[in-house]
Amino acid sequence: MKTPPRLDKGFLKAKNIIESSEDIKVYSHRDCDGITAGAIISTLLERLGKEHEIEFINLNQVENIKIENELTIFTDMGSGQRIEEITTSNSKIIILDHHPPLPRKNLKGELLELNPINHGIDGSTQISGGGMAYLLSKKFNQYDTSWMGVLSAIGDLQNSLTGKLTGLNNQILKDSTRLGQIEIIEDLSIYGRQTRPIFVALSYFSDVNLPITNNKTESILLLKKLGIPYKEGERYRCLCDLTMEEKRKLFSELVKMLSREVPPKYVKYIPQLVSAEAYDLTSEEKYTPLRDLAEFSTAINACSRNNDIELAIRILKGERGAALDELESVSRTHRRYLAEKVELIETEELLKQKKNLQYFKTTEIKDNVIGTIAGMIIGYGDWRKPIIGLGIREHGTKVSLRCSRLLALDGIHFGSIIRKIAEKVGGSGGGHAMACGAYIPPGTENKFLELLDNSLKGKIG
Ligand SMILES: [Mn+2]
Repeated sequence: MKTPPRLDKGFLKAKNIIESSEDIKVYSHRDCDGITAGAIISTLLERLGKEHEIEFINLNQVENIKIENELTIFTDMGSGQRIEEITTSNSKIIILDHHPPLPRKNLKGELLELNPINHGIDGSTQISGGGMAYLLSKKFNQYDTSWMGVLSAIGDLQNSLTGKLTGLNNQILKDSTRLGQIEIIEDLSIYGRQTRPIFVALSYFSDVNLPITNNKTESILLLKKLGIPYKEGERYRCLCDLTMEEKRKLFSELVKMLSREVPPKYVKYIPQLVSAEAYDLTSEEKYTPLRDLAEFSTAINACSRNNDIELAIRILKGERGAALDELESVSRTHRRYLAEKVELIETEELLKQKKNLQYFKTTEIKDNVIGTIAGMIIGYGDWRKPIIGLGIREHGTKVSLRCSRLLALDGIHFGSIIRKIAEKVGGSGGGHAMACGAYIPPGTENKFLELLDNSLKGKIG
């Protein structure tokens, strides 16, 4: 896919604005996509020798910004916020975003808003915030940040449903394979290719409850049955160690197991559920958390959730050595936090069932990991229903939804469903087919769950 001509012109215009500005401030979102977008832009500005400052913020902070610099750039945010509230007669703003744009009125100053959605391109599967930042860098003939454009898309779960990168994401991927930065591998759709022993990685399979789900012993038995050694000497083998033949065996066995387990209407989606493209960074060592881009995005998320975005930027800009040790420690903290919270939900039996959905309410889990946790416990509940995590706060409730990819492959788009239901209770929301979220006013949680439950009648199962 090529950049649509009108959008391409927009990037050229952005280039001209940047070239004629000396004092630049960048705001970017605090998630993997936003952090990576920030790294791309700041790499660009550094190389241009432009004075700049970068700040990572939450979406709800945008409308409180005081514009003080000659040029302000927003990456991975801005489109869904009321920017007009912060513009002044001499403000100059560039927005590089891929979230649904708000209509603009009463704008002061200059605003150049570049958003794929305004060009008929889906912003949840075809290009990320970092992808937009990379397309701008391309206008300056900088191609070597393309791997970050790919990382952004993966961090934003743009490939999560189909297991592939499509549209403009694919164009960015091609730029980086051409440079030899990324190698594409046809693989099983199992997370942890480089760092998890294969039997551990298998036990996290949770789109459908299988005997191996949350069961390492069963996973080992499965590998033994297939004649796939899980150890090589003293070392546990990872997915990346498996031969093509071994992967094929495992693929067929998983397809067989799943076909026995799922209702007939889902059977046709099973091959898609089990296979996916994986992306290896060729410059990184095997068995490290930065080699596989899915694991890399987890590492960036770990930094963000531990409020150490600076570390994420150092890693993205190529620092290794001590930075890697710090990353390891941050990642360990992150994993421990997630494990504790999953255990909390289990021991306190927080997961409740409704007819068409399951949910947990909590005041004890950080907002920015509720979605991750919801995804982790799909395998503990009923995979046929989506899981909704509600983070109850005084000022409002953060809602995160995750579901088995089978539901989304079958055509349910929870991102649009959750947006409509959230609006009905006075909130807002959106996102991907299988991973999305919302903010709703305090006290509307039960109403929200009831409306959502009703809206799913006859659609799942
Ligand atoms: Mn994004």
